[in-house]
Amino acid sequence: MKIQNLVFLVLFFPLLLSAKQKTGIIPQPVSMQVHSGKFVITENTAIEFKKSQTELKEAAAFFGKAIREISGYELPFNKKKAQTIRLSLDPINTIGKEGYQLQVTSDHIEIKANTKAGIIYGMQSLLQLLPPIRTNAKLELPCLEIEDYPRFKWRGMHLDVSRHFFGPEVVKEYIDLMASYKLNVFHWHLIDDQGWRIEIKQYPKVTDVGAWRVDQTQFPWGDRPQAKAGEEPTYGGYYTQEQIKEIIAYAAERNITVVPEIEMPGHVASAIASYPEFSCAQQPQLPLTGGDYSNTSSNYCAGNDAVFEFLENVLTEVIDLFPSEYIHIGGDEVNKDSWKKCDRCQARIKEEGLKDENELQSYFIKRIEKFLISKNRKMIGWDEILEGGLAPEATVMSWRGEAGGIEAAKMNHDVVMTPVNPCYFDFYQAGPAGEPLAFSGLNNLKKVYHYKPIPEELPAENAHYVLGAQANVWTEHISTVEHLEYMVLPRMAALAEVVWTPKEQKDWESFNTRIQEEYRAYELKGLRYCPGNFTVAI
Ligand code: TNX
Repeated sequence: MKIQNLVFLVLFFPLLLSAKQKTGIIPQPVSMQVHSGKFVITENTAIEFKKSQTELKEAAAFFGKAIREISGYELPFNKKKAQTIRLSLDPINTIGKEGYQLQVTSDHIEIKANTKAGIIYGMQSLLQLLPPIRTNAKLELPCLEIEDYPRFKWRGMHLDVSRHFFGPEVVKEYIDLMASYKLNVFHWHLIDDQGWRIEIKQYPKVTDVGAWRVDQTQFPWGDRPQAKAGEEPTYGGYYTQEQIKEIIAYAAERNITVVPEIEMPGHVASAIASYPEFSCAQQPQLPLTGGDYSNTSSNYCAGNDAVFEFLENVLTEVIDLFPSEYIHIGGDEVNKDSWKKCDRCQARIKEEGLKDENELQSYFIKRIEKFLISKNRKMIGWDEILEGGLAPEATVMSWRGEAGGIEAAKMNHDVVMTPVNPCYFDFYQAGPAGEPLAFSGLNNLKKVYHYKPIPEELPAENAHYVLGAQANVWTEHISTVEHLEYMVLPRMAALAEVVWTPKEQKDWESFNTRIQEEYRAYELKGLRYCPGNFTVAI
């Protein structure tokens, strides 16, 4: 290297570094003005809030911890220091429950909101502008003013922990990613044919038996033969109730509600493996190793009252654990052949004056909804719950396209949009060539970014029934945390802008610039991601 180049580098290196100051926030705030000047967080900065606003102590602790991680500084609370970060809960009528106002000047930062959630979101915006990991870089923030609030109330990410089990640490990492993008619903798919993942004290076999299968591999198109002689089901795992409580609390600190999915009446081979008496065939079986649920007994028997007693007891434990207003009851892809061949199911159809198995499914779901309402909870289910008649208060999660969601919203039911296209993050994002095996299809970043949760076909007066949108991550093909990160990054960032930013302000070019800065942050944090329409090894 020429000596003059070296001199140039030495002299201007700090400048080059500071030129890398992040300026973009994802999701794009409702309004943001960047001014000249900067605020630098140092050891001489304190966090200030009124002692009477006790929730702010938790918010301050959250921010203090994040700052400690990237700098080693311990920011004191309510101590006289040269510079302050002021937090306050003030009634502000323009920003709603989750909004915030953020001001950065050269000598103070101020975050105001109606609730702790808003304060946390103001902090998330600040954190996005700060270095993502601990380096020698200063904690500089540009002077700015932001007023910000979300477009939708349901900003969700789903995670299937049945097809492959992910331990509590991975779940927390997933929650952290969601939180940084201001997503607020974690839909936890805890039960499916391939594994039951939640401890139920009254029914230990659901995890003693139902959480373990004979092979780690998922056989996507057809079941692996059942265990051979001498083979033990040893692959799997589950969350204890203590671990679940800890995850719920961790999520709550970040304004994330955990919605548990207790799948029924189909996709429950793991439950049937544990308690064969709850199926129509009542034959012993193991949790499935394949994605094909149709060739084995995977349903609860809809004609057996003991099944409802079991489910009500399970749901009671679930409700005691999860404070969420909504309980997801699944309801998808029920193979009704077992009910057709079952005397008890046929007797139930007769007794209840039902027309067919679709109405039997509706009977099943309505009976569960009644129970949930008696416990002051709301029921949400996949769009198949429309078949045979929708339960009176049900919220519909529309995955087979938007048709189910539109139908439900027209019937004045709440809806969450999560159509396969483009909300399935188990699909390819760059294309099959070079990418790890994915479920199917292509949902690239741009397609996710352009998703509109309110369909044009929906009459305007019903639009408010769309609570929001979410993306789903089915894990038939995803067994490691690295692969999981790769599937959700950066698509989770695009989803965040879909559900948060006002539609008039969405701008692909701007997002594309901001996401480049995110890529650098992912790299520094050691997160895997898909950098556009090409692939990287994971
Ligand atoms: C359908 S989406 C399912 C899941 C599979 C997924 C694969 C839904 C409600 N049910 O059980 O994992 O397809 O993409």
